[in-house]
Amino acid sequence: MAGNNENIRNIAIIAHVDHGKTTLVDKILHATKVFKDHQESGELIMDSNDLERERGITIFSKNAAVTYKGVKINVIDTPGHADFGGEVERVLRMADGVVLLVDAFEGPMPQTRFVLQKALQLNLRPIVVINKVDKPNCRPVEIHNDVFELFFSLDATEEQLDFPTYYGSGKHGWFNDSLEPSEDITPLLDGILKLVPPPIAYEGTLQMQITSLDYSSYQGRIAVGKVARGVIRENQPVSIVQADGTITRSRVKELFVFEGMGKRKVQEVFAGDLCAVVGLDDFKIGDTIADFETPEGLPVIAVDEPTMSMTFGINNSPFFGKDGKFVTSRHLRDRLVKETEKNLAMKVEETQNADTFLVYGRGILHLGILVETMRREGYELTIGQPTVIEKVVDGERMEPYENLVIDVPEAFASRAIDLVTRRKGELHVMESKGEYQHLEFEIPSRGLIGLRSNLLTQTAGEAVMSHRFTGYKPWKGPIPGRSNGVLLAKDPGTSTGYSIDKLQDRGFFFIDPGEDVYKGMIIGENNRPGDLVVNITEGKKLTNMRASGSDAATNIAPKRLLTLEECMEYIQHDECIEVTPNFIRMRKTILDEEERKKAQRSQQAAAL
Ligand SMILES: Nc1nc2c(ncn2[C@@H]2O[C@H](COP(=O)(O)OP(=O)(O)OP(=O)(O)O)[C@@H](O)[C@H]2O)c(=O)[nH]1
Ligand SMILES: [Mg+2]
Repeated sequence: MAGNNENIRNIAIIAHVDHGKTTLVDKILHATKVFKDHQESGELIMDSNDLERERGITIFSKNAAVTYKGVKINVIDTPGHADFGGEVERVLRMADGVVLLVDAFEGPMPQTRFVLQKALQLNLRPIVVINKVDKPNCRPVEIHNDVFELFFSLDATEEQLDFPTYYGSGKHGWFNDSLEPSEDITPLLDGILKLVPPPIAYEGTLQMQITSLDYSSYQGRIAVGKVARGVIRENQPVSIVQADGTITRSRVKELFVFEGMGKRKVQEVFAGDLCAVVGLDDFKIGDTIADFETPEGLPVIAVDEPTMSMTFGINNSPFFGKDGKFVTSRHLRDRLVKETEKNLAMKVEETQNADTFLVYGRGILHLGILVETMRREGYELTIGQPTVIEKVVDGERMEPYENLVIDVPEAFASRAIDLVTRRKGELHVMESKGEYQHLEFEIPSRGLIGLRSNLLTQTAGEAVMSHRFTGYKPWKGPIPGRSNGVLLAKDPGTSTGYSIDKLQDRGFFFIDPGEDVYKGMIIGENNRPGDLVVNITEGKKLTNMRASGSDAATNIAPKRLLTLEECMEYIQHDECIEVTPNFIRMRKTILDEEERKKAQRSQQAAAL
């Protein structure tokens, strides 16, 4: 038996990165008066995490709920960056329809394809929204055709191909079913009510699959998902069915439904609605909360395999323990294990070294966000060079490949192509898009590491690139690493303007005068191949410091500040990054020059 829960709609907002999902969710919250007028602020309210605000991207999917014309609309905002695709895939389980946003200038991009494919596979009703029609040179009609092509190439059914389309601008606050600007976003809201099917509410014993986790310091871990069948009640004893069929018993303590940007405590939640459950003892994402007596699990959630790995170790630099709160391998290990509980696309393995763990993820950003989060929590870490995960299939060496899209002004196109080709990328599509060239490549994931910063330098910062994992294919041969060597500090101490000034023609620096350094720390880039150990702490007597410091310092180029992810892309196999709450330093893994050379020699000998 099943009925429909007519008073509910569950939609997920999906798109490529930056196409305007969070802006749209904010507009929906505003249109339905979730905020008092004075609460208006310029920032996106849904990007509530510190890192999200800082970077202007969504990292975690989030739930909100509004009431429109008497119907409750559960809205799920999803991240657009390819590294977080696993997250999108999971939370789509809560939705019955999706709003697929496509930028009216950029058109469908790699992640548009991925998220649409997942939505179609789950048979969710799509509503297409061509967003940002306020942009100059945008091409909404053409883009609409491109979206149709995309549906077609994904083997959409007749019904899915007949998708409804809205046009508008989240920024300017309107969406209409034609290109004619409307007053506000009500045409889209009406469309959601009409076009997205109400959730099917199956009758019978309880089934609710946990699709995401929330955490509160008062309530502990909170299980979030859609009640698929039956009713869930406060204080109800339940069974938890795990992916492998194991069943444990637990009890619901408190229940919440989503309301506005927050949650409201309720006594019971019926099939069709989304819900947050507090008080369950032990659970993982993908588990089903089921009837106590006759538990039945829902199909297991499979999430794409990790493609990249990186070592996480305790900080073993001379500055160990100076900056962080959590510095032991025990701390590190507990934190990493905790992460895998909610971050399904991430895996952790022990290594031969008790102080080092191997962490597997979906890409530089996925791993980088974890490092960045841990740093803010007070951890000290040493992280190694990210490496892609290879496989051997039928005796053949295979590696991950990605679809790479670069949009770049005409004048820079050949440079971009040259750069990508040197990294074993193959050009598949080249077409003009306004004044831009649209380039599509197939490239080993390896070749992408460090590409972005090079590409931006080569194209005066004009190139826009994005990529998406496509699959494993045969290994494509060696790809050149960083071509220049680094400048290394010779002695521990404090860098001086005097030394930096003297060495300026050798390369550029990652540090300013007055920074603490240690032997073997990477303080700059050499102009040429090969590493150079330099004296960076040389200075005139302290009494002269001010005078010499000030006149030398005025001529010193400011340091090049690399973000964590840039450092991750910069370092080579014999280097690592020291991450502490306030500092990110690059260094040689072996700090001592003699020992480093010895290790190098024995490695070369072993390779022969
Ligand atoms: N011109 C224009 N810009 C827009 C519009 N909607 C959003 N933007 C801008 O596009 C950028 C990205 O918007 P977001 O809403 O954060 O995009 P998102 O899809 O949530 O991005 P991720 O969560 O990182 O994938 C912001 O700078 C917005 O101000 C629009 O309709 N027109
Ligand atoms: Mg967003």
